[in-house]
Amino acid sequence: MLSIIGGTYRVFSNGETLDASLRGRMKRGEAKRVLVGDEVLLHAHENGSVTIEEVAERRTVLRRRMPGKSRGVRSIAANLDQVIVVGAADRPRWDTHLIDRFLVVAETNHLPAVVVVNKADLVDDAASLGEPYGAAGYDVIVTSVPHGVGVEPLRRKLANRVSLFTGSTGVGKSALLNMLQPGLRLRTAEVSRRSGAGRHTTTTTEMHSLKDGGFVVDTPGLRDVGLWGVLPQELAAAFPEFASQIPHCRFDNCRHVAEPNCAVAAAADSGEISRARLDSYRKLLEEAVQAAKHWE
Ligand SMILES: Nc1nc2c(ncn2[C@@H]2O[C@H](COP(=O)(O)OP(=O)(O)OP(=O)(O)O)[C@@H](O)[C@H]2O)c(=O)[nH]1
Ligand SMILES: [Mg+2]
Ligand SMILES: [Zn+2]
Repeated sequence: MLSIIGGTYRVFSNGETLDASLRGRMKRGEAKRVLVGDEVLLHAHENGSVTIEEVAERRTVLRRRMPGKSRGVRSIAANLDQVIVVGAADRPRWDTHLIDRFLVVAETNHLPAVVVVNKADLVDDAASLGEPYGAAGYDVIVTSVPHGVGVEPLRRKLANRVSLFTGSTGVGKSALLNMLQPGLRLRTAEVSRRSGAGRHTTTTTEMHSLKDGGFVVDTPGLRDVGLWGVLPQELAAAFPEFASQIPHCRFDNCRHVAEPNCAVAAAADSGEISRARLDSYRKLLEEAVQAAKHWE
């Protein structure tokens, strides 16, 4: 399933893109909702129309909280192999905490994540922005679309996999995909031309096939990444660099906030793990605790 726009289901079949509709029984909601990335069973009718008969079992599902106050959890895409979290070195300004939020969403969905530092041409030292993530164990790729930087590492990372691009609006997700495969001709727009909140250049979640094999999913930039659904006690596990420290905390139930002899805090003090990442964790923990209160 490549995209779902209105009632049109665009699918990829035998190297071709074609439009299908849902079979009646699926429309009535007896079967599960179809997601981008789903593998579906198609039926070609004599009149040339194609219907979706069935959705195959999913290997993975990326879910996240609905923006705003609503409590719904939304499924974004199925069968992903990895999430590419894109941030801009500038315009919009690099926001570590926001990157951490995207990474937590990937981690809690059990999907590997890659950090891309785009717009490297706009700052002196883009690589330093990615350092805490490299130290945490993530693959980091520094890119610049106008200078063609990072094309090969990104291409290698995407080949033969299903990857979803996420990150704030205007960081260059669509521009990066166009750089890799100009034939995609995805719409991009200058950040300065965007006015007010809620302006996104990419407005739907769409999957595209790559010439080298694999698929990429371009998504609308997110302004609000809620963590609703992440339990406070699950959060530390979403920060992979904490794992080797946690067994050394004095208390088994240490939350790494203000407990005495916390090994995670000590590692941040000594510079072994990033202070900004620990601060992010603490901010997100507070949020997860508040959200959990509302469910009770
Ligand atoms: N200087 C510079 N500009 C870039 C780079 N990558 C993208 N841009 C520009 O940044 C602007 C936003 O790029 P888009 O690709 O539309 O951003 P997006 O992340 O897809 O945004 P949404 O679709 O709204 O989520 C465009 O004007 C791009 O030309 C880069 O590496 N360097
Ligand atoms: Mg876009
Ligand atoms: Zn601790």
